[in-house]
Amino acid sequence: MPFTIDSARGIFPGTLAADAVPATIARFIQLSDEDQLALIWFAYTEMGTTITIAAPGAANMVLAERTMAEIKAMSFAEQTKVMCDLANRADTPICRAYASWSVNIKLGFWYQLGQWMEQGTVAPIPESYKLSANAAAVLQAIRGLEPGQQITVLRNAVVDMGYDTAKMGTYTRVSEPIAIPVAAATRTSVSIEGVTNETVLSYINNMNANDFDAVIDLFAADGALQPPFQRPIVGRDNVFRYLREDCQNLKLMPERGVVEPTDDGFNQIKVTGKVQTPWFGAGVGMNMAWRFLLNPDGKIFFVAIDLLASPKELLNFAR
Ligand code: ECH
Ligand code: GLY
Ligand code: GLY
Repeated sequence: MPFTIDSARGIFPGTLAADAVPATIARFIQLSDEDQLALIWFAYTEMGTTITIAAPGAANMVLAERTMAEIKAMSFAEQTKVMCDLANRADTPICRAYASWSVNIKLGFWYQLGQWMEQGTVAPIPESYKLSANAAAVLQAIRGLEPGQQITVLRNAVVDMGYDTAKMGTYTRVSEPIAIPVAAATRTSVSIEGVTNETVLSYINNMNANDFDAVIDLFAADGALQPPFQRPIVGRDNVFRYLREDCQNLKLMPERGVVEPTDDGFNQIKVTGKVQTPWFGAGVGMNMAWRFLLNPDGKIFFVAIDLLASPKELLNFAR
């Protein structure tokens, strides 16, 4: 039975992903714009007491500088309107600019606004702001998640804001400069209990080195990569663009895995371990799985990256 991308998505069906994340987002987007902003403000400031967020790189923020300066110069009422527009996905010039930015630029933009809100130069969320009962319940649900899931909820909430790119026609995507791959002498190399497959080891080591040319060479021409809670990104060109735009400076720390050959010469390989994002470094270790399907040439036909439901899932290799 030759695999399709669709059937490949179902390998290792026993893998339990953190469905609490999309479930929380689904509740979050039902809230009013003001509740959404206030809820994130409360969640973000509470998290800030236990985990430290890194300032975005300067090169990154240059790309959003004009928009941020524009907002800084506005009255509080205008600033509040802009932030509500973003949450509402309104059709405004700022919401269109925002939609064209990469994930890290969007996060950096809000990081800066958050600092200005704290300093009082951008309209703060009033301390007395009273969340609706629904919003309070969503905030409570976020409090109950593990840190890796909390930061994923925040990230996904921010990614969803701004105008809908599907309605924008052609536009220029704006992303941070491409990282230079780590020099050969300072590269790290992982070992994975139960997995010696060269393609998998090379995938991890080259991701950790920001060597996306080498990573993409591991993919089949029609190969696909499925990020957490997303549809697969299909084809080498699309995967390559995604890697360069959104996957810099991650730290992949696989721990263990299993290899299961299929009858027609493919190899299914599941690996679990931790991943760190440059935003939180060692402060947050996300519990992840990689579900690889390698074709008979050893090329990646499909890989899904899952955020796991719990640390217990790191040991789940049941079929
Ligand atoms: C304030 C109030 C008003 C509204 C807003 C505010 C600001 C909020 C801010 C939030 C910042 C949040 C941040 C979240 C960062 C999360 C990062 C995550 C990264 C996960 C990456 C993973 C990568 C996995 C992958 C692997 C692969 O092998 C292939 C590629 C890939 C408060 C002002 C909004 C400032 C900074 C969760 C899991 C391992 C799939 C990428
Ligand atoms: N400080 C995290 C980043 O710019 O990616
Ligand atoms: N911060 C990288 C990503 O989640 O795509």
